Amino acid sequence: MASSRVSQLLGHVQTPAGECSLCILPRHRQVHTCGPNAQKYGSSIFKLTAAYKADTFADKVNLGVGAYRDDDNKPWVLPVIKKAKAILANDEALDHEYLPITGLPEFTSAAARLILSPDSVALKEGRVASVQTISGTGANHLGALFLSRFYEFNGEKQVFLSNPTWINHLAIFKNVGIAPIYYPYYDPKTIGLDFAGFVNSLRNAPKRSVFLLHACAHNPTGVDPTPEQWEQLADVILEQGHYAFFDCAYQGFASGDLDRDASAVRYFEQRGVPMLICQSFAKNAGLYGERIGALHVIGSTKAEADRVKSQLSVLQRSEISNPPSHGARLVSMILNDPQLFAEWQRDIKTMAQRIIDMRDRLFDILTNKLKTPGNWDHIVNQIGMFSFTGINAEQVNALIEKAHIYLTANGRISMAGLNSNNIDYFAENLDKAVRGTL
Ligand code: KET
Repeated sequence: MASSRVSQLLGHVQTPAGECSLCILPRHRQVHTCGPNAQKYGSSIFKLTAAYKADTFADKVNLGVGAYRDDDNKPWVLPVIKKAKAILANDEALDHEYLPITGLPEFTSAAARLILSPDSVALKEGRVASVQTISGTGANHLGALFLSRFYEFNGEKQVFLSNPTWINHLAIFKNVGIAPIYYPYYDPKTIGLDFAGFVNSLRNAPKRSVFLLHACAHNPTGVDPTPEQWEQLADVILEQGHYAFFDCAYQGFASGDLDRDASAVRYFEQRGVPMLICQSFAKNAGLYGERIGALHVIGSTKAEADRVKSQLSVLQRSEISNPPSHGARLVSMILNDPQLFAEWQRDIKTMAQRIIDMRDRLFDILTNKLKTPGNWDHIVNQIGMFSFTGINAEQVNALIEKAHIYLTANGRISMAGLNSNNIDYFAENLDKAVRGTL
C-alpha cells in the first residue's frame, strides 16, 4: 500500500507490452505524447491531490496544491464572489455571446489598474497592452509565446528562472522553444535569499536577457526580496538591459494587502524596466476553476503597445479564439464597484491572516512545545501560501508513507492546508521525521 502510493506519485505507469510506457499509445503510432521530459514536467501536484483523495486514512493531510482552505479544510467561496454571482444570475441583460479576442475590456483595464495602480504613468500614457488569459498559466504561456516570436534575444532563446521555481515554468517556456536556465535564488544554508548569487547572475547573463521574477509570495520558497533588494535588482536589470517577466499569482496573499503585494511590479514600472506581468485571480479571488487571468505588456510608447496588443490578439485567436466570460464578469464587477472591492479586500485579509496564524502556531509548537531540532524561524519569516520547510526528500517520503501527510518532494507545504484540527498532528509527525523516528 505504502510503496504503491509512492509509485503513483512518481508517475510510474505499468502498461501492457506493445504500448509506450509514458503516453500509453501503441508503440507503432507516429505521434507520441511522451518525449524525454514528459514525466519530469508532468502534473505532479495534481497527482499528489489524487493520491490524497484516494487515501482512506482518517487523519490524512493535504499540504500539496496551493489552494486555500478554511479552518474546516473546505474550499472557501469568498462571500464577495457569492454576492457577485447572485447579481450576475439575476441580470436579464446578460447573454452568452463571444467576448472580444483580447477579453472583456472592463475586466482587463481594471485588472491592469489593480496591479499597476490607477496612478501608473504607463497606464495614463496608454502604454500597456492587456489581454485576458486562461488564468495565470495562460498568461505565462501567452507571455512566453509572445517573447519567443517577437523578443530580440541576444543569442540563444533562453529565460532565467529562480532556482527553485514553480515547476510548470520549465514546461511553459520549453513548450515555446525558450530554454529555461536557473539563476541562484534560494540558499538552503540560510533558508533565505541568495541575494549575492542572484545579482551575480544578473550581471553575468548576456545583455537583454529575460529574467522571470515572482512579484510576491515566491513559489515554492515563500522568500521574497526586501524593498531595498528590489531597488538594487532594478538597478542591475536596467544597467544590463534585461527584460523582467513578472509572474504575479498571489497578489494579496503575501501581506493581506493588494497594494503592498504589487509594490515590486509598480516600482519596476516607475523605473522604466522593460517588462510584462502575468496576473492570476485563481488564488486571491478563490476562482481556481474559472481560469481568469491577464497578461499586461508594457511598451515604451502607445504605438508600440498598440502593435503588441494586435500581435497578442493574433496569437490568442489561434490558441483559444476568445477567453471565457464568467470569471471575467465576476472579477470585473468586483474591481469596478467600490463597495464590492472593499468587501473583497476584507476577504483577502481573512485568508492571509489565517495563513499567518497557522505560521505562528506551527512555529510555536515546533520550537516551544516539541523542541524540534533545528531553527524554524523561516516558518514565520517566509510569506504567502507556501513554506519551504527545508526537510529532505527522505523525510518528505516518510511523512507521505507513514503519516499520510501529502507534500511536494522539495519539502514545500501549502500553509493553507493546515488548520486548528490538523496542525498538532502535522507538527508531531514533522518533528518525528526530522528526528528520524517516524
Ligand atoms: N504562477 C505561479 C507562481 C503559481 O504558483 C501558479 C499556480 C500559477 C502561476 C498558475 O495559477 P493559475 O491557476 O493558472 O492561475 N500554482 C499552484 C497550482 C499549480 O501548480 O497549477 C501550485 O503551485 O500549487
